[in-house]
Amino acid sequence: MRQAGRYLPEYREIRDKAANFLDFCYSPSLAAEATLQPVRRFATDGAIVFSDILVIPDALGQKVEFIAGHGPVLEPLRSVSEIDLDVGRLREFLSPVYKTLSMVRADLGEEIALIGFAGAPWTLACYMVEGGPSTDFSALRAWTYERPGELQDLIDLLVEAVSAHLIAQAEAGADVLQLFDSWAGILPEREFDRWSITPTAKIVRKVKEACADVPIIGFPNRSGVLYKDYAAKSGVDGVSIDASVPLDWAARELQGRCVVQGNLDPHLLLAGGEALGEEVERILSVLGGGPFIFNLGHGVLPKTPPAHVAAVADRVRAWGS
Ligand code: 1CP
Repeated sequence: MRQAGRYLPEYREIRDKAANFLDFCYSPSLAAEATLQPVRRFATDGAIVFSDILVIPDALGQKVEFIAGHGPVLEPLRSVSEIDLDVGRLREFLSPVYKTLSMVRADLGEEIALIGFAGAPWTLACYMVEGGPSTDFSALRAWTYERPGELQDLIDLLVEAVSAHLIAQAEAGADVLQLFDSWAGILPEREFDRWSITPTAKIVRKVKEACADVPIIGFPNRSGVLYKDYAAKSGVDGVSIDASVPLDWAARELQGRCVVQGNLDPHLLLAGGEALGEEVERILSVLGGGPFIFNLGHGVLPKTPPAHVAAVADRVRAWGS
């Protein structure tokens, strides 16, 4: 999950050294520093490269801006014909991200995993068609019923773009890759396979062909019982679960098939107190017996006190030893 960012004073200190958020992502020395900050502070076992899922629409030529205090704003895509994919150009455009990965890999201890990532096609399409954050992404939901052929073309193009971006990240030093399908949970059951599982399976196949040894974690956020289908059919090595997934269900239905990652509620991490410690213990005791990566159910919230994160990291480490 997102572990760098605004809740860390050392991030806020370097954030203004770039003119805007995307420039920050494309400045390898700043992005490498932001990647390493949480590792230094909390001694995490993994570092996730500092970048964003929206670098792909940016690399495809769609207008993407991050407005301070508001979030991402994209020029909404009206038709697939507005973009075309040239993989060589995409890799060239995103080369600062690969430079960041190689810089971080050179700096990290060998025992610390470096994670590269991308948005899954469905989630990227949500932002590309809606033009920014939304609660239901109704513009894209309409495409699923009214323009399924055109949506298929967009998703197919994104499968190629995401695969190329993930392979380049592995080549640059990523040990693990994560696919964020943050908006998989808005899909109804009969659409979930086509727009979340199948594109993910295609990406997994392509990435494994190029770099067989790099594990892939999928995060179909808020997909409920459909996590089981996703784990069975997508080919991912691990599934990241959100905080709504019952732990005993995940142990029973998912851990026999793949690694499970999750799922502390970021709001509980923000609140702290006794309940936080109890929940960390409960997660460890239910999932810690199988293949498991302790993590949050979603990214760290901006107001989270770093001391809460430190306390959780200490507790998880103590349990492991
Ligand atoms: O300067 C800032 O604080 C801007 C906040 C911020 C940060 C720190 C954004 C804007 N992106 C990021 C970095 C980021 N994004 C990382 C880097 C690693 C890390 O922080 O440790 C990662 C993994 C992401 C992934 C990402 N970006 C996702 C998928 C994960 C998730 O949270 O579901 C999504 C949906 C985005 C889009 C995005 N970028 C930024 C914002 C505010 C958003 C969300 C827009 C929305 O509300 O829908």
